[in-house]
Amino acid sequence: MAGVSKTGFATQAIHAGYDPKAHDGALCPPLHLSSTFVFDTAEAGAEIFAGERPGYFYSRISNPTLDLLEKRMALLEGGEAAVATASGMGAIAGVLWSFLKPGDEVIVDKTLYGCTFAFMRHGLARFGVKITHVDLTNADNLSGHISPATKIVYFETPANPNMRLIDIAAVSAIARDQGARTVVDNTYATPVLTQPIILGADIVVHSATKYLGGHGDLVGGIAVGSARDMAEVRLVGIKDMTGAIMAPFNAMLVMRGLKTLKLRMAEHCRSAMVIAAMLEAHPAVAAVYYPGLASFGQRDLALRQMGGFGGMIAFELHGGHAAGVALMNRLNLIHRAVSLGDAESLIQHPASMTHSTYSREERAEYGISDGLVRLSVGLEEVEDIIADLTQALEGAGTEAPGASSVAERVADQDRVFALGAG
Ligand code: 3LM
Repeated sequence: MAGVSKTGFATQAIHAGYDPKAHDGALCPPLHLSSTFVFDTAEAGAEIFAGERPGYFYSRISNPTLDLLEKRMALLEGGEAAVATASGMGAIAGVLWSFLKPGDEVIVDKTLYGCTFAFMRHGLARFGVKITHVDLTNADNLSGHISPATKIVYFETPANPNMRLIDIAAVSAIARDQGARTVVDNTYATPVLTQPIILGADIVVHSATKYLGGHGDLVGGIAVGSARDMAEVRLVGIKDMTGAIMAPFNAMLVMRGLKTLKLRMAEHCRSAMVIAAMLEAHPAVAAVYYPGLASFGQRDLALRQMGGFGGMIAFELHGGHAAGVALMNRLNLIHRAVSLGDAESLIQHPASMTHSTYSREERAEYGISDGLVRLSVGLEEVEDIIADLTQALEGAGTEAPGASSVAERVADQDRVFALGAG
């Protein structure tokens, strides 16, 4: 749609690429459930297959509903093109299969989402790809390990589950100098808070299941990057190697989620800041990992790289694993469930759930302690989330501080938000 690319984030998320006039005035884009597309002539079909004529031919490659979501996500992430996939794991596998062959190396950070870790360590490694874990929280560590065999540098920031941050600009610059692509999983931050491609990364991957969809009603993923890289991902990693294309109905749900993404992220950030501060002040809590806290070791990087601190919190109780389990079992409002980024607050135990793909030794080595609890702060009233945590923490220590200072802390988060917004 003419002019929309010059407008702001939320406007693009709502309008880009769609003109109701071209669709009988329909406010909402049509949902194209067709698996295949009819050719005018045999010759036209052959030309579309050969890429000599624009057009759709089969929905494992592209589809008009997916097309619109891909255009919007490319704009929101500052990339040229995108590929919508069946899941976040579909996006990750599709991207990595597209650019690797036996003998290549992937350098990854020490903390990754559990199934990404398993895909690299137990999947790619079986096909002769070398996986090297490097602590990328210090970008200089990359210089010591990268070599001509390194084709991809891959990380999450903030990382699932322990909230480590990685300096996207610094790591991407080193990787680029050595001819390696930087791939960033931006699921936790979303483009509202961080745009890795604008900071120098080559490709962004997402679990659209999380904040992008935002309502816990779909599984999906998306990759964003240059037009050339995304053509490779579409035609190699997705079409031929994984088949992991997004279903058109899910693309429609993700587009509905995108309309409120900026609004929702602001509220997730505001509530998470208040809850992180409340947890940190509680005598039963041993440590809280949240980029907005003054105690967070990488807060400077968060202020530089993020336009807000996000909706995810990790914490540990003095009573360790047993106390964490007891806390989870006493909650009434906050649901015990994996996944994140939904309207509902969700709590889970990484060592026995999302990161059970790591062995005990690997978890110890990669900084995922057995006592760590992960909270995805939802969109309920923050006072209600705090009340539920407070009653559940009773018995795990002395009484939690009440919600009396909530308003004060919300104001503090607003101030930080303004500072960090860039
Ligand atoms: C979870 N995470 O609860 P899908 N990248 C990141 C993720 O957190 C995830 C994916 C990719 C969780 C899912 S655990 C069984 C549930 C940073 C998923 C993969 O394939 O859409 O699930 O995305 O942490």
